[in-house]
Amino acid sequence: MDFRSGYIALVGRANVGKSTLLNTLVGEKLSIVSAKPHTTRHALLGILQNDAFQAALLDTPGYLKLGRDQLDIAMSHQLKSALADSDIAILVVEPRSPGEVETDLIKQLKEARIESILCINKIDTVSKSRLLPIIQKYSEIHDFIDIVPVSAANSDGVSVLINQMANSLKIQEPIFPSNQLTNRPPSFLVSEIIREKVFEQYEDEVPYDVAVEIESFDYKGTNKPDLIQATIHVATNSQKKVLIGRSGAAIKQVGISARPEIETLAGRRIYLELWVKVTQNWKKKSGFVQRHI
Ligand SMILES: Nc1nc2c(ncn2[C@@H]2O[C@H](COP(=O)(O)OP(=O)(O)OP(=O)(O)O)[C@@H](O)[C@H]2O)c(=O)[nH]1
Ligand SMILES: [Mg+2]
Repeated sequence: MDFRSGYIALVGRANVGKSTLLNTLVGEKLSIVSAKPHTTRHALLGILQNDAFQAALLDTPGYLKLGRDQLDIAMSHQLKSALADSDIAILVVEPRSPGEVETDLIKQLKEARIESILCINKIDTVSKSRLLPIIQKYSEIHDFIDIVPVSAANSDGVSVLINQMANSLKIQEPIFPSNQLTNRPPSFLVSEIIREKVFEQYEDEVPYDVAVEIESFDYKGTNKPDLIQATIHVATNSQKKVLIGRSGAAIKQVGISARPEIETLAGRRIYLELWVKVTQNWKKKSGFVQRHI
């Protein structure tokens, strides 16, 4: 049997479930997920493979039409370069008619001549009868390889999507070693777990003004927990107060939520030390943003 492989970018509007879908496809929690839009800031590679194919899946930030600061520009760049690197794309949408974002993205896919599969996610939230007119509308505006309704949350339809993806890949050797799961180091995944907890726990602009930096990740001996020291950068003094909370209760809760997931990832006990630092206007500083993207 001919082996197939290639890069597949997961693209779409913010909050449609691209990261949830990546995690469901690879069967591991690699990419962070939240109920708030624009959670993902980085293109993240997750590798799905078996004896017949290797799909190098790239999760991407939700589409942003206009950049307001260096972070927005960097996020849009992550999406653009993931598309440029990809053999095919999966356009992830919610079960509703195409809007401006979807039309814009389809235009980009056409211009770049990237073949794409339309994945209608969150079908657990609508009745089947609502899907047909949506499928109809999408098939009128673009010639997709296929249109696959799924629920990334409960894996419904995901095996159909995997088959279609695998069939659309080129016949070629694997790109990555068979034991590789992602292209990001553990320290990146740790910083993202902490950022996810910030997204879950804080409201308004706070999660959007947070960047997490891992200062150290040290092995302390077989029977001792690894020491992880992380700095949570915020943009203003008042955000620092909110993040820390009364007597440090809020930041302590971030640590409590993040630790079990980090321990699962590391396969070891860890001790997590969190520091909050004001880095004024960091989103406007391209040097800082580049280091954290
Ligand atoms: N009901 C339902 N909710 C889903 C499904 N997939 C994802 N979600 C929820 O949708 C929200 C957004 O999910 P994400 O995976 O973070 O979405 P995303 O497209 O990566 O979002 P950005 O990174 O912000 O662009 C979360 O609350 C998920 O739990 C699904 O199949 N069904
Ligand atoms: Mg995401």
